[in-house]
Amino acid sequence: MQNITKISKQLSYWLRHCPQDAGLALSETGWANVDAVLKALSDKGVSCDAAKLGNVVALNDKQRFEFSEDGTMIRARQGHSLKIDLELTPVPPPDLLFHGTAERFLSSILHVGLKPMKRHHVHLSDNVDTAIKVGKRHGKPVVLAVDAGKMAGDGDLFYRTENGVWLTSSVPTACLSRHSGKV
Ligand code: HQG
Repeated sequence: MQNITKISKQLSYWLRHCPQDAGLALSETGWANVDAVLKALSDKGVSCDAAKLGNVVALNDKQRFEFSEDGTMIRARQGHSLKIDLELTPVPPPDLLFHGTAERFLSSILHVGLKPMKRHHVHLSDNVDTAIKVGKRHGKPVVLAVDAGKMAGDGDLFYRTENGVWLTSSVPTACLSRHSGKV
């Protein structure tokens, strides 16, 4: 399992941020050739065959990766800092979404709103639990409620990835409020 997690982290780095580290070329829509990825892993001394890569994709806790229909390509489903067209279609969001962050970011966020920072989009969830987990990665977690209904009414676009992450470009302060963090 540890090896699978290690491979997953390596893939996140290559497929979201730095394909050149592995000599990989990504298509405009973020796909890398599976054989090239297997070779890159092998070059790094990581033992991984096609079956194990299948497990990395299938068992990933957040379903971060996907194969193309014919299985010859692999990509990350979201979270890129690279300019990638994920071919997402805007969908109407639920009225309320959540964002988990750390207390130390709060004053800046309440001042200028939520920004995508190094990623393409601001990441939101439809439940408080996920937001708490995401916030904990950065420090003492704080949950923000996002008035997605109002944003959508104002013309802001929302996308939902296959693994249930909600994405939008930014969130204005007028649509943010601190949530108790209770489910
Ligand atoms: C904060 C993980 C100051 C923002 C997770 C966050 C998620 C601001 C941090 C996914 C700000 C960026 C994304 C502002 C936003 N001033 N701080 N104006 N606007 N921030 O990691 O949302 O494991 O890029 O609150 O589970 O934490 O990678 O974003 O704390 O789904 O698959 O800037 O990453 O998924 O941090 O996490 P991140 P995130 P994976």
